[in-house]
Amino acid sequence: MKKLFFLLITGLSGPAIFAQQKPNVVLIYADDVGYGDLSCYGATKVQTPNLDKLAQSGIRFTNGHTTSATCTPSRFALITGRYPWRKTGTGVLPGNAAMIVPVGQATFPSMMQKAGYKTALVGKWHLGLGDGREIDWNQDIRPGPNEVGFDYSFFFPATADRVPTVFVENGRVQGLDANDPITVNYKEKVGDEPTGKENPELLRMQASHGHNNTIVNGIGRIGFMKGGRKARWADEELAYAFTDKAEQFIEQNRQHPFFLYFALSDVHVPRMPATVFKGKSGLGYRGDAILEMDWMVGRIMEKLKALGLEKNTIVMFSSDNGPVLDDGYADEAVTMQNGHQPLGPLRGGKYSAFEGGTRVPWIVSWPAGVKAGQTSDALISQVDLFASFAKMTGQPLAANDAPDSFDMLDAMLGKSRKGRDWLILQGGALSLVQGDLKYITPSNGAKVMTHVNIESGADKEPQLFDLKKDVGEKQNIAAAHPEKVKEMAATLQKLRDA
Ligand code: NG6
Ligand code: CA
Repeated sequence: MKKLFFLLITGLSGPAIFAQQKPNVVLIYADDVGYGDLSCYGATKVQTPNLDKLAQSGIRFTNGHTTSATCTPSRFALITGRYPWRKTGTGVLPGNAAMIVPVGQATFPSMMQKAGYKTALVGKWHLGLGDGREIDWNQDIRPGPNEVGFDYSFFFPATADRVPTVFVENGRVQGLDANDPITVNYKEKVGDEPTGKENPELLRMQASHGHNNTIVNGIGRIGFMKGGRKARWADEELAYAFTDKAEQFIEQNRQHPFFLYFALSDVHVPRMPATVFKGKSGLGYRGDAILEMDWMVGRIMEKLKALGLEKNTIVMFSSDNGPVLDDGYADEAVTMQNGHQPLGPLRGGKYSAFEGGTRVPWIVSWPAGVKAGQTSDALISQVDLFASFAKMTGQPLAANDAPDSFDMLDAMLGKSRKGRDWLILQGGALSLVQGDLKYITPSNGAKVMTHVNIESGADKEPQLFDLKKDVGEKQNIAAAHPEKVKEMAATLQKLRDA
């Protein structure tokens, strides 16, 4: 028996109580979008009207985190409810990696299925495919998202800068020509197509570092591929293709509770937005990709509205890690920055142990269940989505399910300002946040990652910051508080080994 949610709907001829379906859940998960990239988070050089509207209609979180400062580990945590650093092999994956989400274990989407939801992944996957044997891209590719909780999937395997640059729908490469089979290799060149290294004159966007393997759509990628020429997407169509599929899924399931994990490719490199957005932000393609992302959010909201679903759909927006300007392509993100501050007041950025690595925009809107116009500083993590939505849908969690995920439902829905007491963050080194304090474990790496020009947060000495007074982590107060440092180091060790 499906559980019914009883909602109070006002604004009719007097209040009336309706029995309604469980709320739909749409998680819009952007890529590499920083805390300061949205106008509702303080950006002034670029405008995100659809996201601003979404924030006004619900809650804007100021202390919401990914588990990690890169993509694969953050997504692993979101889907499994486990900290990625507990398991080896959860770093940024190549496009031909085996799937790291264990089959047969409960996941956030499989839990939603049990709760009676139709579930879909549309967009970027980046959690690997197959069982560890070499992937045959010309056959059914399994296991994949459909084997770990998604009824429907339409995605690209890794990142837009990694081969194979194809869409996979429910395990099948789309548009594949049997006479032109796909081969992928991350070690050596396959086929005779030009590479960025050998033929840089063929590129329409130069690499600034890396990205010099097979050229697809005039852009050098990571990894080599041959074949599948008709199946390859053009970068400029990604936003449209993903949004269309997301809309179709919503439309097809409008009579049924659904969970859509809409994982956008924006604003990850290569930034090559649809032609209509090019040059529109004045900040180069990175800014244009922000506009494109906001447009995608707007289209989803319009679709929900057109179907009469906007009141009873929880729409969440967040990002998988902090921002980076130069992530390997000379795309003018640096030269046309024009005063835009992707980090807002934070320090670090993508890959970093500083707050800029993991503190990201996080918006929750649910007109039927969440009071509009809120801002919350509750400490929440994306690893908590699993347990929180298990609570919302009344699904019990077995002892082994989502062990690192805490029920933060009341905080996520703005009913409480109480977030986590503590949280472990991964940006190279691990950090522990406890109350207002953040402790970063000592580590040996370079202080500045020169290719991307981002401070790593690495330091041979322990670092302690008071985030309440100093969210920009400018003052290391470790020397003045040796006892606290010792205590937090021990706590982190204990939580890590638990
Ligand atoms: C790096 C890539 C970067 C990006 C990142 C993963 C180079 C030089 N850099 O290795 O461009 O793809 O991996 O980003 O190849 S993430 O958001 O998916 O974690
Ligand atoms: Ca990312």
